[in-house]
Amino acid sequence: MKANEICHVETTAFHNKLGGEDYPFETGRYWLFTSKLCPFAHRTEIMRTLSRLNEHIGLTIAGSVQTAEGWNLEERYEGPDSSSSPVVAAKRLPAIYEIAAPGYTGRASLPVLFDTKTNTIVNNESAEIIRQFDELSMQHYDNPTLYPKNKCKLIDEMIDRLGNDFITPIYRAGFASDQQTYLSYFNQVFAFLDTLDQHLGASGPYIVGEQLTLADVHAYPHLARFDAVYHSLYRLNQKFLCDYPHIADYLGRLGEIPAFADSLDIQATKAGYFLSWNQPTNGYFVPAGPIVNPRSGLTLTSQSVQG
Ligand SMILES: N[C@@H](CCC(=O)N[C@@H](CS)C(=O)NCC(=O)O)C(=O)O
Repeated sequence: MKANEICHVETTAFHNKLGGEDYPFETGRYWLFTSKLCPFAHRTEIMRTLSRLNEHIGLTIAGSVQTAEGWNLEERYEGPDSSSSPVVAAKRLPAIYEIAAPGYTGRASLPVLFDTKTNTIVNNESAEIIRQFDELSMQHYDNPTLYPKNKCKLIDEMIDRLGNDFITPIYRAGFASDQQTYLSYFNQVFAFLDTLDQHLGASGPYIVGEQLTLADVHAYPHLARFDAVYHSLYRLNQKFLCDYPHIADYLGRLGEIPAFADSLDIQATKAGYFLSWNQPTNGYFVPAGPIVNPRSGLTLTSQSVQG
């Protein structure tokens, strides 16, 4: 398999429930593996802090750069919230998968929620892990839920739209190998951003209205990477997010919440994307943006790149 043939929205194999019969909640027993590159893993870092489970569940943030050998746990990210892995024998993430499921042949993706007592992977799907963190947080701290019963349907709908109309097209555009495919996903991404901007203006301040919900935890990591990474690396360069007033306000609002802001490290994220072995580095087609004045070459849509 060539590096650029890897699908970057991984399907996942481990779907157990933390806090259920097989994996009862115990302080110090479970461990989360993430990286600063990965927006899916970023969701779990945000929820681990928001739900206050950081007092009970350890965290190892792998090195940001991916290599063919898999995520590097030995040369981990050295930020304040990242501890060395409790599975000392595993220098790379594939070794964790091999310990949990000998003979496992799928991709060794992040995030991973690991049980140090039984040496198994509880779950490796970000959407499920954050729901489980939310439930545990209600049970243990009486915290308000980010998935309220009367809003579940709406939250699920918004999460599906984010996945289908924004997140998947980001990768499809970034990894396209011909102009037409790239353009069709490029257009989907910016059509979605137009809709999201209008939606936040009409029904904000959060994605599902007045209250912060799991939909915001889904949205933030990919939005927060957009200008610094996807704009140039994936050629999603029609506009910057600062061209969308309501999205810009929304990101500013989330950026004031420590669980969101403190878990974002743009420099480490950029290093991950721009230095990893399996990111798009070539492409014999023409970027569709930015939109510039045809006489002066000045960008028309973003103040931030003019002058
Ligand atoms: N559906 C998964 C997707 C996770 C995913 O795609 N992780 C990527 C990094 S962003 C990964 O670790 N890929 C493994 C690899 O490329 O080797 C989730 O939401 O948790």
